[in-house]
Amino acid sequence: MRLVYPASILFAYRDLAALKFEPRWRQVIAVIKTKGSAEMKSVLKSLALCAATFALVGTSGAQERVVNVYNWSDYIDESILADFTKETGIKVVYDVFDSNEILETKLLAGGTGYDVVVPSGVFLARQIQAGVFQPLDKSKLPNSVNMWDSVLDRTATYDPGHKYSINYMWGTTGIGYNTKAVKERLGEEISSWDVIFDPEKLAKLKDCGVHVLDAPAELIPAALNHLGKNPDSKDKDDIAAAEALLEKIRPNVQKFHSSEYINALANGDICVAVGWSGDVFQARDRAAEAKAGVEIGYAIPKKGALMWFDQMAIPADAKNVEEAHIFLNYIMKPEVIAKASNYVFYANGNKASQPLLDKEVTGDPAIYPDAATLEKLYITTPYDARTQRVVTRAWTKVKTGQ
Ligand code: SPD
Repeated sequence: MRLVYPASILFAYRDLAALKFEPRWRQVIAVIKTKGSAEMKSVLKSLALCAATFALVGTSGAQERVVNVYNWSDYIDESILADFTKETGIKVVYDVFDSNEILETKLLAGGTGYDVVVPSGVFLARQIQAGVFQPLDKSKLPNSVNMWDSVLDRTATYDPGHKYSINYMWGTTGIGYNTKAVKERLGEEISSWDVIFDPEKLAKLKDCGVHVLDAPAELIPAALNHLGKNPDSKDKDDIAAAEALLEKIRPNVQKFHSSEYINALANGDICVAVGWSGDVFQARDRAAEAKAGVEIGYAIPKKGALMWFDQMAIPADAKNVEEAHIFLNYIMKPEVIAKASNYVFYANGNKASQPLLDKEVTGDPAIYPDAATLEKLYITTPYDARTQRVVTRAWTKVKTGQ
């Protein structure tokens, strides 16, 4: 049990302790100890006991409740974190990443210091197998009733029975672009992967800047999809074919990076990015706010795009498990997750939040896909360890040429 003591008592103790160490008082204490009467010595003893008691109580009482969260960058309205602390008294220490591979390396090494992490479903699935997470205590997550059956059905592929995770957001991987710059160079808007995977087309955009996600588990499937192959293929010849295609585009890619493209698109520093749906919409908003004439579009290519799910989970070695559950339960409040979706332009898996979403969000088929858009989306499953090694080697070659 945690004891919480009023601040005035803690400050009194702090002052007492400070006095004790002042040289003048140290002398007084020494004199009482050697020459003082029995009564004076007894008063001193009581004071010392008092100070020791306050020290103990002070330490446990002042201990701050905290939850350490590791989430994707540009993925929350930070007022949600402040509101959480206001409502629960639990401080949020919030760090960000922009790659599943980075998160996975940390999780597999252990001792991350995080209490809540947010891998994508495909990565979560194999991390569950590796024993990286602890089962959720559902009795502490009453807001789970708000979750959405159709999203639960899909995410069960990665976490059967949702023993370890809850959905945070979901989205697609497509193409963000500067509408004017692309039209000037290609004479048309973007509607297919050709613009990325046809080296002649991509070469026409090189001068205005091209970024591609540093995400092999998404780019290899996209290349396979473009080649008319199964995007979820684990066949090494298929992966070699995707690698060969990706190597051809490298000379026209300014950067493989998974978060810089938001501002780069918004500022007009690049004109095309293979990126995540909500991030491109955030770029569109930032561009509109800047009023510099940059207009951003997002295309889900007509032959298909990846649909992914980001899941919140608690590492097996998390220190603040109680606080992590309180945080997850808070995120599942309809008004909280609606606020997050309205801010980051990603769909969420919380059915009860849907009426609270802005029309701009629910009405956009690139965020909440309609039946026709849904038809075009594919999902992927985890690579086994051997295939993962092939993919990692292929990706290094794509990026570095070696
Ligand atoms: N800025 C937030 C981006 C979240 C992207 N999630 C990645 C999903 C990858 N499959």
